[in-house]
Amino acid sequence: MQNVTALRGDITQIRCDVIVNAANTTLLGGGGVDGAIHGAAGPGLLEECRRLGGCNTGDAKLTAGYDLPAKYVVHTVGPVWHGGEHNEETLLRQCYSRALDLAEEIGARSIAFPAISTGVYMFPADLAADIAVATIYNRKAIIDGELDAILVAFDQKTLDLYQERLT
Ligand code: AR6
Repeated sequence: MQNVTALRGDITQIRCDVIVNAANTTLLGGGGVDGAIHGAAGPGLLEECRRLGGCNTGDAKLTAGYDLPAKYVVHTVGPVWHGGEHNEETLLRQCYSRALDLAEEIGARSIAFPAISTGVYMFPADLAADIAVATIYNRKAIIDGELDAILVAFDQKTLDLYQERLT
């Protein structure tokens, strides 16, 4: 689909309406993409996150983008992979859906996603790519061309997984 693309890069450098953060339930920062986003956004982001009272796994919350080139950040909490029998796939699907819901609510025209849960949280990268692409492709706002989605891969293997699935 024309308005869904994949690229290799650092999501903190992407200029779009919304970037998605793969956070944890505290929303108070961490390593990986979460650390990179807080580092690039500056202390205002952490201050706003402190007021949000955390976030459940599979849910998402919106903040401003502060010093990022992106206008907003949607913080979502992916599932930790525990073998696949603990609702992991549904929870990851919900992360993408809730992030898209929030982007649509604020009238965003573009949203960039990292490969949620595939780092520290150990979700298998191929299954995560299936879920990411399918959930985004099924969105009416995407199908109707009202919202562009960018899948940001930090490594070549993840980029290859996206490119195999994008049509
Ligand atoms: N831009 C794009 N993708 C990135 C970047 C970046 N700057 N940095 C890392 N990635 P992870 P998770 C990729 O571990 O598995 C944090 O401590 C990375 O290569 O960041 O959801 C949180 O606070 C991988 O493909 O997130 C949580 O505690 C993907 O982003 C926990 O990690 C996700 O890896 C969340 O774990």
